[in-house]
Amino acid sequence: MKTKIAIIGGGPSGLLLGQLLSKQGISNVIVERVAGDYVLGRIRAGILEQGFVDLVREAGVATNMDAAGGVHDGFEISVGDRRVRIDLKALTGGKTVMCYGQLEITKDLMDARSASGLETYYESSQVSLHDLKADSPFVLFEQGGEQFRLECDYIAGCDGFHGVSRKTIPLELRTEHERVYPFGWLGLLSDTPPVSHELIYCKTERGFALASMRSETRSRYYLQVPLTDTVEDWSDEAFWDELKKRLPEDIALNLVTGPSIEKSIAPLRSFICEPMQYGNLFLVGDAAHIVPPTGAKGLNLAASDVSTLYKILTRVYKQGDKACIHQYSEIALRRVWNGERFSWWMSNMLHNFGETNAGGLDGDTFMRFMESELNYYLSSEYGRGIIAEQYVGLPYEKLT
Ligand code: RFL
Ligand code: PHB
Repeated sequence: MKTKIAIIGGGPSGLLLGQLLSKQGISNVIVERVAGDYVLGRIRAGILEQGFVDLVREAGVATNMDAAGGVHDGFEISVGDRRVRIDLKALTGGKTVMCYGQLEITKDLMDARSASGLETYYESSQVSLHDLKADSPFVLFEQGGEQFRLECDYIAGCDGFHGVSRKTIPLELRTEHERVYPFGWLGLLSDTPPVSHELIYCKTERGFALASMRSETRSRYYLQVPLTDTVEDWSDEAFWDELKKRLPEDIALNLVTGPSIEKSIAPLRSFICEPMQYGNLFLVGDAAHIVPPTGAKGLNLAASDVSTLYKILTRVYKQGDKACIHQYSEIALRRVWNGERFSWWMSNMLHNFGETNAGGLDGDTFMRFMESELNYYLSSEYGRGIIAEQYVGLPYEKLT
């Protein structure tokens, strides 16, 4: 088998890249470890930056998103009894974010891919990448008891944090930066109307909580929980009771509860692998970097990687300029570090770190610094503007 671009991983990064490349007539094949339905079982992101939305439109897959997605002009941060609105639109000169689930966007991309008859090898095992520094790298994998060899010009490693692509780069040639947080997020999805029409990020002594949504009839809530907790420790009733205690009092009165459709715990991690390329392999999205979800940046950083790689590969094939591939890692990493910093900063300010050692300080001192930091930024229009500018997403960088 031969294609121009082998894409490892059929999550949102791989599917979006594949769709964009196909629109330019650049052939690609996706090799995915699990079944399509399994990919669609992952309830994750909900907030899309304008850059992501524009990219989905460019890929020609925006019909459902434009019909069902909710445009959000702002969100709230609550600290104890105080509620502060971050007016994204006013503070950024008109920019907003789109509330549309990762599951939905993934399904739209999958449907578009199968409608175009593009090849995807689901349930592939033993995936391995070879000859990455040569002109003709190749991918070996097994599917349905058959062995495949996929020859290509370039490989896009879109296979998430646990994938094989990053690990194929020799250890001595990559640097990994990591911060593992001493807590996780317990998420609950329910067919209940959202408690508020905008997202509310809540900082409380009991820990962080987030009120989010997927539609006018579907809510998504999160609670900060200790890493030792399991989903089994949390009945729906216990979740709702705890959420009520962390939401602002007047908001909690409006909370409509109901049975959960999904409940899961995600550990929080900041992680960056540098560089994001090796020979003809490019790392994209969670394969190269992870952020804690507090800034809603994970999928959005994946989208900016996709955009950069798509522009590079389009130039390679349309203008015959192979030299531009060397720009990928540098351009991608500049935006990644900004998103990482924002997510780390928001996570530090909004969570309760308890007695855990944070940044070399004792728990109480760290907490007081972070309370002061949050208060400082929330108390001025200038400070709120700094939060807003990053939340809607910094601009995508152009190729040189
Ligand atoms: P994914 O989604 O992990 O997909 C990788 C795919 O690769 C496959 N794979 C392999 N395929 C072939 N061979 C192998 N050896 C393979 N190993 C793995 C996997 O099966 C999978 O299908 O990575 P991708 O595409 O880069 O997408 C990244 C996003 O999923 C992630 O950044 C976001 O979900 C993060 N995130 C959020 N991002 C936002 O921008 N806004 C948000 O509001 C937001 N909220 C969240 C989030 C992530 C969360 N969790 C659970 C970590 C909320 C949560 C709770
Ligand atoms: C979500 O709706 O899943 C969501 C929204 C905002 C975040 C994280 C997750 O910061």
